[in-house]
Amino acid sequence: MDSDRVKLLGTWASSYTHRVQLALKLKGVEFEYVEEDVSKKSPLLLLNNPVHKKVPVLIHGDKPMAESLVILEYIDETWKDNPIMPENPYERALARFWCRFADEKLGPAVGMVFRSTGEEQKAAVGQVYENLKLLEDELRDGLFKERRFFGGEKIGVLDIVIGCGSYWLCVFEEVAGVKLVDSEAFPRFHSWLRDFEEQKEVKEIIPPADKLLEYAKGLHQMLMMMNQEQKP
Ligand SMILES: N[C@@H](CCC(=O)N[C@@H](CS)C(=O)NCC(=O)O)C(=O)O
Repeated sequence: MDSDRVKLLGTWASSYTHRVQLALKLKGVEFEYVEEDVSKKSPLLLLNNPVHKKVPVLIHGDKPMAESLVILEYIDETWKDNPIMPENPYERALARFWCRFADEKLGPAVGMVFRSTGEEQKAAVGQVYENLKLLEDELRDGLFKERRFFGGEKIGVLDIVIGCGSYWLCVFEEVAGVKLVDSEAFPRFHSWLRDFEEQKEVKEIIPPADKLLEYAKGLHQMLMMMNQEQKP
């Protein structure tokens, strides 16, 4: 077993997988990418993430680990070049806080917009707006004020976490027929996202928009059919 070998189990449309791919790219770490079919999980995935049975899973030598936020910190502590976590403990705490906000509040609200219709969808759009407003305020007046990225001049952990989910916002807007990233309501967030998407490493990992759109349309159709079936 080569103790330096890095293998990533992921799936192409997963923003959690993209987080890890982007961090490894920013660090210049060579890795082998293994595409998983999450509807037919491989023995390798089940063996290496028996608790959640989800991707991404990073295997460094013979050491497997799961959960993208955990993996990102491991990557930063293992490969020191181009740090993605802030050096200052308070800033590190805040970066972790906002990463959890992305996973526990913003992400679920966006998911609900995609899954729901009518009044329920309206309420979910309201929740996305509330959450984006919080980020907008942080970028304009908070800790991240006057920074190009959340991480400073360069992409940091929070850019990776929020950015890798945010390209879905435009896809969902088109499929669900709603407006989410309003450039007038959220000018700083909007320009940050455009800047993030223009980065070379980001362009290399985000799948083409038409492929994401086709995937999202199929998924949306399936979810809408399931909603219909569940109606009394
Ligand atoms: N909290 C996890 C979420 C990972 C996740 O939801 N992965 C999805 C793909 S996007 C998955 O493997 N789903 C398979 C399943 O739920 O069975 C992380 O941050 O890594």
